[in-house]
Amino acid sequence: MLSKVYLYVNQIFMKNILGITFVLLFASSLISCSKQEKIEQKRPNILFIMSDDHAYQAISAYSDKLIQTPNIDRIANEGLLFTNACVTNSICAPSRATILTGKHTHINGKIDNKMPFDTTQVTFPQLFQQAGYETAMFGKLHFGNSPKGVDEFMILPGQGHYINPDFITPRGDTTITGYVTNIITDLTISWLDSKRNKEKPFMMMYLHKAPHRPWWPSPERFAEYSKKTFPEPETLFDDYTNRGTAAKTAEMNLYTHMTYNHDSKIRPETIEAMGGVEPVVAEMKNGFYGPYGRANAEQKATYDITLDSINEDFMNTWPGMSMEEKMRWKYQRYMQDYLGVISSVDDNVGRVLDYLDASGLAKNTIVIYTSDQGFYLGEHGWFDKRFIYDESFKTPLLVRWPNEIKPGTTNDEMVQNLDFAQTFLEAAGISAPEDMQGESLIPLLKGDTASWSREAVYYQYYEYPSVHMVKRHYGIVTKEFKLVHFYYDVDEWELYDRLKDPQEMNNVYADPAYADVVADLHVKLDELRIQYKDSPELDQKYIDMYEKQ
Ligand code: SGN
Ligand code: CA
Repeated sequence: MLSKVYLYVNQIFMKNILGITFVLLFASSLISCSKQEKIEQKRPNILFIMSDDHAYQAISAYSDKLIQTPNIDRIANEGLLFTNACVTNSICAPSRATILTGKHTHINGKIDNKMPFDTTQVTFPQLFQQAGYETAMFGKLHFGNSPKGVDEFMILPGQGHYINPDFITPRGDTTITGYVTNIITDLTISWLDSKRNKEKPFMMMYLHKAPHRPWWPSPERFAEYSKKTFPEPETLFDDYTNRGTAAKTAEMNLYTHMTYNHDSKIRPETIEAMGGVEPVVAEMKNGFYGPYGRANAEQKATYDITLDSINEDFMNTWPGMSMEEKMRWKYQRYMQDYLGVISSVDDNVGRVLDYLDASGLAKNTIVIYTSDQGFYLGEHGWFDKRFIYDESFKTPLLVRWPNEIKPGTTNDEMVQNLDFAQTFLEAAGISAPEDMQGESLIPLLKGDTASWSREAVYYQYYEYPSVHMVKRHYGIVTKEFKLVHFYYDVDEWELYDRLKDPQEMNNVYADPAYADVVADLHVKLDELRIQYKDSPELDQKYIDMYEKQ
């Protein structure tokens, strides 16, 4: 009996001990879990949204002359709008290499769209991954190599396609039926919602193909925007007087270089039936049927209604048009498609912002919206980019970070895509490698403009001779002036007074009134080249490499 009592007491005791231990263990795990959560909560998520060739002129937070982009604007309304953000090299893959490495082109070596990216270099997603972030990339990278430092990716090969795009994934290649901007967004939301490890903070790169040439809107936007008329830029009929050889010889004029098939969506059969049209532009092989040919019969039918009406109108009105009217027609067709493409980007950015709100992620997520560079929307009669001139040199940059950025702030400091990596790393509390060349924008985001001392930025463009024939050049840009050296097959300097001549119509390099400015900027440009470790030897090295490609 006694032994039974003993056993009973012993059992109760053991149960209690176990129970207490369990309760203690559970409580301590709760405490450490909430501690862990707090630590994780302090580390913000990063949602980096970048589109391809999105001109700031086509974001209503910057200018509402052309289009309303209420969703993209939300990021600035609830955060900060940088009005003087720019790139180090206004072309796609080099801009992306600078963003990923935090280094100028001449250091990371990705001088053009063709040369391979040296994947042994450290890129900022790798640092996020090592620091315990969950990382992903969806959309256009434009490197051809698999991205490093991302736990999940689905990227477009090269430039990618608007209709039924192909994707490179860690599981092999795949094709998804539909419109590229919607699809990249679906992939993004689905990863955020159900595929990522929710115990970790995330760093996600949501990279649109849009609005890259050839501008194919969704069928709905194509129909809607083809009926709109847009205001022309003041410099649409620029004849490039008072500029150098580079502006005069670039091949990106709407009238002379924009193609009918590839760009304006005139079917080759239409032109044939008309017996050819002037001006004769070098049409791209498969310019129209390349993109259109990807659509299935059902999709083609939705495009055909609008295509028929554009082609019919062209046949009827073209023969009677003057040169100026032809230029104007091309500009309108260009804007209808470019802006139609952007309206889908805006809708889809709205979908992602709504998802962040609905999921509760918004409050601890830094949202960045930018483009790989700016773009000409008919200014100087141009499309495309590449030049250090403002429309392609500047890039949109909008940042939202709840509780850190005061809503509705604007900032006009000269910040660059070079600064992104260090900014994101600092926000996440990850130390940046010493050899990154940018500066963290965190002080500016937090409203501490006093500690920002940068007065000038450095720029260099290399891809020449190539499509659009924009000559090699490098330069220094301050808020007041821009000094540029075009080299290789010319040796010309240009100076623009950014305050007096914001449209950059007058090269005042040789104007005696600017002699002091020129002398001062030459010294500063030399200093910048030394600071960023660029040199005439490197210029030559990259010419040699380019010529050997
Ligand atoms: C393509 C475009 C060009 C554009 C380059 C580079 N033609 O060649 O107009 O300048 O890409 O663009 S198209 O066949 O796509 O219409 S970048 O954004 O990738 O640098
Ligand atoms: Ca681009």
